Amino acid sequence: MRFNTKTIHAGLAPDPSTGAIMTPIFQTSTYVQNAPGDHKGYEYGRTQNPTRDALQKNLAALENGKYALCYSTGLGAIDAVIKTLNPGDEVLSTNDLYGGTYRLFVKVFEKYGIKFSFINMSNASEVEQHITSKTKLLWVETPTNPMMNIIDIAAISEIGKKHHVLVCVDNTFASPYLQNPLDLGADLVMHSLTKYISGHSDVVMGALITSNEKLHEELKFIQNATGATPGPQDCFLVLRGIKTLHVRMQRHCENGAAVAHFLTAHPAIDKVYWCGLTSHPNHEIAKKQMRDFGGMISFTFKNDTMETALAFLKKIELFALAESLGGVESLVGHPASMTHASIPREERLKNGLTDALIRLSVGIEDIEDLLEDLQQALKN
Ligand code: P1T
Repeated sequence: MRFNTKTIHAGLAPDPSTGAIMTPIFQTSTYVQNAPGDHKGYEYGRTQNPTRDALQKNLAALENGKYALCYSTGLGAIDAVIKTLNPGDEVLSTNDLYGGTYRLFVKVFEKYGIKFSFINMSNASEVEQHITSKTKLLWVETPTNPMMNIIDIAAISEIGKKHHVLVCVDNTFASPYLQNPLDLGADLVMHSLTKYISGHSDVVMGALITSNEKLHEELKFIQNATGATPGPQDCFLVLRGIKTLHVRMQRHCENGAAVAHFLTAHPAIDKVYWCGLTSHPNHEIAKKQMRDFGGMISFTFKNDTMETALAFLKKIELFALAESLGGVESLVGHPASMTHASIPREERLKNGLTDALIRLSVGIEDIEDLLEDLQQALKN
């Protein structure tokens, strides 16, 4: 099956008891057993659920992996990955990443004796020199949030293999429509399903996908033992959203390109961060590992002050001021005060995340309406 067909069919079959074409929402906390241990493969709602199973099969297929596990949030999925580590282990992570991931690493897991270092992974050859005998995980986010840096997944995976260090890629910004990290050598893929995959801003959920059976079994144990599992209704919503992932992503990419080129040409704009621009420092890597460039864009103003950013945010109308991304509707965010407020200012500035940086999640509305809105908000 090819990708577009997989979004609609992979892992799914009509319900055997009724013929229902849509996967039923199995809203049940437990399952009746004939005798102790004599059951149909389902014992308790935290452990197994048929709606969740269908979604997990579908996600595994989309990422060309053997196994997938779903979590109640994207952070729940990341939390499960770090719980495979032990005190004394070290993690090397991208220096630009979602603020909530940074907060989970530094504010929660460091106190359990796991050490995190945040480095510039855009130059893959530099990563190797930071690996020690204690390094157990390379945490990659690409494109990064919110600076849109691109990390060479194949190069990092090769380094991981050479040093027997696990490589996990947060593929949230790209979605499996644009890139498949497992095909490039990564061990594990993480998604915030909240974003492009569900696509309608109506659910919060996460997933992990791998082809490594031992890793899958360990993660599955943690999924059940720690309990951050999603409800069946949310699994249904994600499954429904996935059926249009390919058509939505195509439009996100088209609109993203138009907005990025519009901003690049606008006299009030200083820098535009979008990996599809030939001027983007990692454009060649993006071209190599992604099938298109997506709809996430950040930019700064020539007059790079908080006042300029606030004036712009006050005037913009169609782009809604909100956290999150990847839904059909366009969103605008101010990372310094919203999604990345948990990262110390000096750390943010080191990575170019200025106080006035604006992040756009370009939706799938008519592009003329989006450009007109940006035009009026950038006047004066
Ligand atoms: O929100 P949640 O489903 O728990 O996913 C966390 C997460 C993980 N990884 C990346 C790259 C993310 O962007 C996120 C969530 N991000 C936002 C809410 C945001 O507005 O950037």
